[in-house]
Amino acid sequence: MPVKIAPSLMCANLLELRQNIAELERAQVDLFHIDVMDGHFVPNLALSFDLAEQIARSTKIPLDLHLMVDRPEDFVESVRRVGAAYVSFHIESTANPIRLARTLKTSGIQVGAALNPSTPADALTYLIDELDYVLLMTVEPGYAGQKFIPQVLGKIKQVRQMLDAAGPGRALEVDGNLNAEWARQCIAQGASILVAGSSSLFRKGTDLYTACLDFRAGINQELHQ
Ligand code: S6P
Ligand code: MG
Repeated sequence: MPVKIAPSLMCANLLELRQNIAELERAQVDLFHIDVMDGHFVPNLALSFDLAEQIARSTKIPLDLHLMVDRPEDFVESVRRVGAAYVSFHIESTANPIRLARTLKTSGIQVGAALNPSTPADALTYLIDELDYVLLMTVEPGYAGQKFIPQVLGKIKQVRQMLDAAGPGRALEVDGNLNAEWARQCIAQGASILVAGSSSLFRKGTDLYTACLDFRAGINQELHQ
């Protein structure tokens, strides 16, 4: 499965968002990762549904909406309005994940479940058949700029096997501190979508276009060895 790169727009310069998006488009990134938080499920706020909707209208690149909110089922209408191609909700945040996955699917959305670093792969056992992809957090959710939690590497391998057993073409997304080195290790375990934040693309002193080329080169190095 080809590896997709999903820049995390909460790491962009929001005062220059239009220019940031244009540079990322020029670098032909695969998805725009949009973090929506509620200040309850995680102790922070990031991007809003309204901003996500405006971004969706202004680009041809598909959106990858990552909901870090309690009771994501309460936000179905807002999610639908955004028009994202991919939407993930946290398995820890809802008592009825199967119902929510089925509801979102009726809008033609690719549906994913996100797991915090300490949530075991087994939590997916009775849900995985309903999913198009799984998002594994490699840091605790809520903030950019944290350190990779290496215990998650084993879980990536386990979830990759579960996804393959469930059916073909199911993606495995990883999110948190993905510099080229950690990204390579995640890919080696079966990750296929990389959320790219402050550890790779959004760095001082490098423009976004060059940072994308560097990140791709850093990842391909290992793949082609
Ligand atoms: C944080 C959020 C992430 C971050 C991304 C930042 O909870 O879900 O998508 O934006 O992880 O990347 P980095 O490289 O700063 O960790
Ligand atoms: Mg995220």
